[in-house]
Amino acid sequence: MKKYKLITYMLLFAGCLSAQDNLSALLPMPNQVKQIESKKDFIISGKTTIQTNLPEDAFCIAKLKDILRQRTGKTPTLSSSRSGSSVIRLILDPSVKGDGHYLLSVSEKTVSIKGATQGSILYGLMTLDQILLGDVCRTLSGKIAPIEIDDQPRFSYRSLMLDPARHFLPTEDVKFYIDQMVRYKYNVLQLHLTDDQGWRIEIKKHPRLTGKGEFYTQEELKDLVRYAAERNVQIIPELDIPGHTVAVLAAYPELGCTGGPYEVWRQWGVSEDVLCAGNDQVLKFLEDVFTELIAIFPSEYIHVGGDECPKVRWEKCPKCQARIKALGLKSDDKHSKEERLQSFVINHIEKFLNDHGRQIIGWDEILEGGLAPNATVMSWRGVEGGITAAKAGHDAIMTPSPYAYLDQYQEEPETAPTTIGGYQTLKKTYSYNPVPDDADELVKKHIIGVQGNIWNEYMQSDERRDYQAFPRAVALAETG
Ligand code: TNX
Repeated sequence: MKKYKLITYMLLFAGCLSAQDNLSALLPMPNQVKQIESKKDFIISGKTTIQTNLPEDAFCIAKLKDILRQRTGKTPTLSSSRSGSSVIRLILDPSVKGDGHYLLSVSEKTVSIKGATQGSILYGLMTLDQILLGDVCRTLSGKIAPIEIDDQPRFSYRSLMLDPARHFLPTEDVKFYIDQMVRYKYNVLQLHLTDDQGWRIEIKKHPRLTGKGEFYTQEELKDLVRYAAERNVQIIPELDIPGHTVAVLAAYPELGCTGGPYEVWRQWGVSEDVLCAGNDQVLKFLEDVFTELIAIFPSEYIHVGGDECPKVRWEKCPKCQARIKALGLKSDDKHSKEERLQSFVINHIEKFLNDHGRQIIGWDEILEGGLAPNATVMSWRGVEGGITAAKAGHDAIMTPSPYAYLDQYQEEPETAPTTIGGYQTLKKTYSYNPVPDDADELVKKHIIGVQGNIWNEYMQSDERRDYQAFPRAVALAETG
C-alpha cells in the first residue's frame, strides 16, 4: 500500500513523458545529464549479464538484480567478462572522487556505473531505477536511451528525522523510511528516541525507563543500524536532554528538581519539569545512558537535543542555584545564569562523548548559554541559529521551521486533516536554499546539510505520517 502510494507520487512528478522530459524529472535531478541522440538504445534482455569488481555478496549487486527483475522481469546473472552485447557494469573506481559521486553511462552494449564507494554506486543504481521506472510507464521495454550522467550531492549531510517518541514506529516502518531515503539519496536518519511522552530505547542499567509503553530493544536498534549502513544511511540517535524529559522523571523522580510525583505526558507542548541540573546523580545517569547508546550506534555524531528547556524549576531549585554559585555562573545582557547552567550540562556531556571519540549535535538552543566547544548546531527556529554557528566556525545543519517541518500543513488547513499547525506548501519547501550564492565564506564552509523533520504528535497512523512526509521530503532531497 505504502509502496504503491510513493510510486504514484514519483509518476506524478515524472509523468509519462518523452525520454528527454523523463530524464529531467529524475529526483533529485543529477548535476549533469547528457543525452547522446545519435546512438542506439541499450536493451535489457535474456542475454544481459552483470560484470563487477565488487565482492560477490555486495548489497549493490543484489539491489541491481532486484531492480532489473522488478522493472523489466529479467534476471541477469554475474559474468566475469567485460565484453558482450549487453553488459551492466558496477565498478568501484577510486578516481571518481567525492562522497556520493557516481558516473552512469549508457551505450548500445554497456551500462556502466562507477563510484569510489559502494554507497556512490548505490546512488547510480537509484538513478538507473528511476530511469527504468519512467520507461515502464511508457513501454515496458527495458530499453535505455544512451546517456551520460555525472552526479554528486551538494551537501554531505542529507537527513530525515523520525519521531518514535511521540507515536512509536515499529522497526519495519523505520526500514520503510530507510528504503525511501536511499531512493532519494538521503544519507542520514535521525531517530528522536526520547521525549516527555516516552523513552523508546532499552537501557539495561535503568530498566524503568521502558517499564511502560513501546520501545526498541538494543538488538533491534543494532539491526536497524546494519540495515541502514548497507543502504549508505547512517543512523544518528537523539536523546533529548535536559528538557523534554518527563518520561525520565516519571520513571526516576529523584532526577527532577521537585522530586515529583511525575507522570509520563499525555499531551503535546513544552513541560516545565526537566532534569535537575544541580544534581550529580543526573550527570551520572546521563553518562550511563550515553554509554549504552554509543555501544549501539557507531555514528560519529550523537544528538543531545537541548531544545525547549524552560528554566523555571532551576530558578527555584536549591541544588541548581548551588551549582550556579559553585561554578560562578553570572547573568549578563546576553544570557541568564540558568541558560549558562544548561550550557554546563551540554558541555559536560560533550566532553564525555568527545572522550569516547564522538561529536555532539544539538538543537539551536545550545547556542544560548554559550556553545559547547566542538558542537554542531541544528538550526530549527529559523535559519539564524545555523548562520550564527557557522560564522563562529561551528558546523551547522539547516532544518528550519517552516520549510523543513513536514508535520505542518501542506495544503489548505481548513480542509486538510489536523496537523500541528503552520502551512508549508511543497513549493515553499522546494524553494528553500540553505546557502544563498552571496553567503559569506564561513557560512558556505560550515553549513554541511539539510534535514526534514517528521515530528509525530499529530500522526496517529502510518498513513497520516507518510501523507505528511511526502512529497515534501522529495523536495528537500533535491535541495540536498
Ligand atoms: C518543536 S523542533 C520541537 C518538537 C516538536 C515540534 C513540532 C524541536 C527541536 N522541538 O518537540 O515536536 O516543534 O513541530
